[in-house]
Amino acid sequence: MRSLLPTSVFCLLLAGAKAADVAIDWTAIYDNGGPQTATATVGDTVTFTWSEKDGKIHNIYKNANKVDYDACAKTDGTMEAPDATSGTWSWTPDAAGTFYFICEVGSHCSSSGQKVAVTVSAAASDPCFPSSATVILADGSSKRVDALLEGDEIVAAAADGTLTTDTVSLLSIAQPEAHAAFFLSLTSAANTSLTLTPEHHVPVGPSCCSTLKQAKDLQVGDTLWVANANGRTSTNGRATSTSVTAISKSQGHGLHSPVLTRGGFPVVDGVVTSFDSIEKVTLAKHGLEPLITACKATNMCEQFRALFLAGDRKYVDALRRLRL
Ligand SMILES: [Cu+2]
Repeated sequence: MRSLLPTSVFCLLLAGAKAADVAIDWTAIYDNGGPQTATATVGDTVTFTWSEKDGKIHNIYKNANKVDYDACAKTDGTMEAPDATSGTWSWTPDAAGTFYFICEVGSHCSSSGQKVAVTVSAAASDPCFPSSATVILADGSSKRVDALLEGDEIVAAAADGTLTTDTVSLLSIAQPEAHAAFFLSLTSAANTSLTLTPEHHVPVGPSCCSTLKQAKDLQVGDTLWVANANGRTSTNGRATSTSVTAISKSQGHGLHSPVLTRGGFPVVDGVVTSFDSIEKVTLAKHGLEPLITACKATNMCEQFRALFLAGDRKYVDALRRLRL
C-alpha cells in the first residue's frame, strides 16, 4: 500500500546552516584588545553587548572602510549605538563583505583595541522552491508544492527532455515554516515565472536536460526548458526551449523540493528544474527506487534520509553501503 506520509524535511541539511546568532562581547574586546575578528552569514543576527564596568562609556561606530578602521578614524562613518555605560546593538547583514566597527570613545580603539572586523559570507541557501510553487499532477491538475505527498505522480522531464511523470519520494523536502534569505524569480519568454533559491539547479543550454546551472549563475538570454507556455497537461511530448527574459530577487515562504524516485527533472511553475547537481540526479535515476524500497522493507528510511541529505560524499557512500 502506498504511504501517504507527508514528504519530508531537511532543506536545512541539504544546504547547511540557517540564520544564526553571533554574539560580540564589546566589553571583553575593550578589556582584552580582542578578538578583533568575527564571522557571520547573510541573515544572521550579530549582537554587540557591553555591560556596566567601572563606569566606562562605549559606543559602536561603523567605519566607512578598512583604511579608516585600521587608523581608528572617527570621520565618515556611522554611529550605530550611542555612548552608554551598557548597551546592546543588533545588526542583520544583508550582503556579503567585511564590515568594520570601532568604539569611538576616547582612545578605546587606538589604545585598547576595541574594534572588530566582521566578515560576512553569502548565505548557502537551500535548493528549494517556495510553498506557492506548483507542479502538475499526472492527471493534469496542478498542485502546490506544500501540498505534495510522497507517492504523488508529477510531470517531469527525463534526461533526454521527454516529458513523463515521476514519483515524489520520501527524500523530498518540505519545510513550510522555513524561509530563504531571498529567492530569485526567473521570467521566461514562454510566460513562465519560476521562483527558487539561488542555489537551485535548472537545466539550461541547447538540449534538455543534462546541462545544469544554479539559478544564481543564470543570465538574461540563457535557455530554460518548459513543459509548455501554460503548464502542460499531457505527459506526451518533450520540453521546449525558451529564454530567460528577466531575473529578480523576491521573497517567499516555505522551502520545498520534490526529489523524484526515478531521477526525473520536476516541472515546477511550468519550468523543468533539477533537484540537485547532475551527479546526484543521475545517481537517483539509477538507484533511488530500489533503495527506497529496501529502506522501507527494513525500516531504515530515516537513516537513509540522513545519509542522503548530509552532502554529496555521504550520499555516494550511502548508496555503496546500502548495496552491500
Ligand atoms: Cu569603548
